[in-house]
Amino acid sequence: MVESLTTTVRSGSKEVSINRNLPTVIIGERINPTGRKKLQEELRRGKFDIVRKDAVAQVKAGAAILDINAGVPQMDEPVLLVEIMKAVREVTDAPFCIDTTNLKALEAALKIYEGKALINSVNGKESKLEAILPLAKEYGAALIGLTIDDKGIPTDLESRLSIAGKIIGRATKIGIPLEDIIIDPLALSIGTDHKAGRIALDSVETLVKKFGVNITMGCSNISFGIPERSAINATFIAMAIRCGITCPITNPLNEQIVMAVLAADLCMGRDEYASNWISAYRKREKAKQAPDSFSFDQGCEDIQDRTGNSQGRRPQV
Ligand code: THG
Repeated sequence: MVESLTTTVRSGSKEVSINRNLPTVIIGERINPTGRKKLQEELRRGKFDIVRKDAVAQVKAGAAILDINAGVPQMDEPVLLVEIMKAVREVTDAPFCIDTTNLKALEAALKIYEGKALINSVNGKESKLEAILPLAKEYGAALIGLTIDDKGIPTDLESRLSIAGKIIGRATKIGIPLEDIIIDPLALSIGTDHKAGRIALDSVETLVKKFGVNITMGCSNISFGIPERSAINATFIAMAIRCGITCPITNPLNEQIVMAVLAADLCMGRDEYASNWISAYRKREKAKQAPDSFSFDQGCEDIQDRTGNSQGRRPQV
């Protein structure tokens, strides 16, 4: 077994460590306008209330890192991404996972990011490797490497391993440390290929054995187009944790998913004295007795701009 590497990401004031012997790090996926009409409309109006609310709620629910995606058709992504990051930063100190395929947007985001960011993502395409690896190096960021290349998304295990190997080779060659590379072998929908889940899980397991790197996946992808998605997502994420995923991108606002992550950590010996499991249990019990005590509004204060208009809510510390 290869050694277990620690990826560290940081905001200005908070550090998160990802390691196979530590509790699973949830990367909250909600700040992503893809498929969310209301959020898109709000962003088009230059408003960020949903974004702020989602940020606070995800962190409260257990996300340690927030994925930030600003892909709204026909909007200026570099500008919007920076605006969203600023809005989220007003309400939480969680580090960001900058989710963009737009090079200008990525650069603008890295420029204003305080701390050590996580870039989501580079892949095995020549053009991406050449553009993104030097940026990661320059800004000292960690990065997610997706197992896609110029030939597309491979459906077999061997091609995924070889693309991961290519990304790792190229990144380490320019001086990016191995522990700063997180591989995403890509979870595709079992709705379109019934073997997609199995291939993803086998990929995770083999990547860990071969490279020892930290692993992520967009775990909600697995259930696209299938009913009762929560049950599938929760089961898949628990299995992926057993296979070696350390920082899944998922929806922490879904209780089934968060419970599956906590239970998997407990079963994997990553939760000493079951303290995370028990404190989550106590929180739920408390919420049942006083249903409002965990609403977003509790523990928040109004954020007002200079004219006194509400700019959203800020959690009190
Ligand atoms: N790998 C990496 N990054 C990724 C992905 C990945 N980033 C994007 C995506 N995949 C992960 N993020 C999401 C975000 C939302 C959903 C799935 C994955 C999702 N949204 C609901 C839907 O479309 O049905 C809508 C949500 C809502 O309306 O509230 O499922 O694979 N590295």
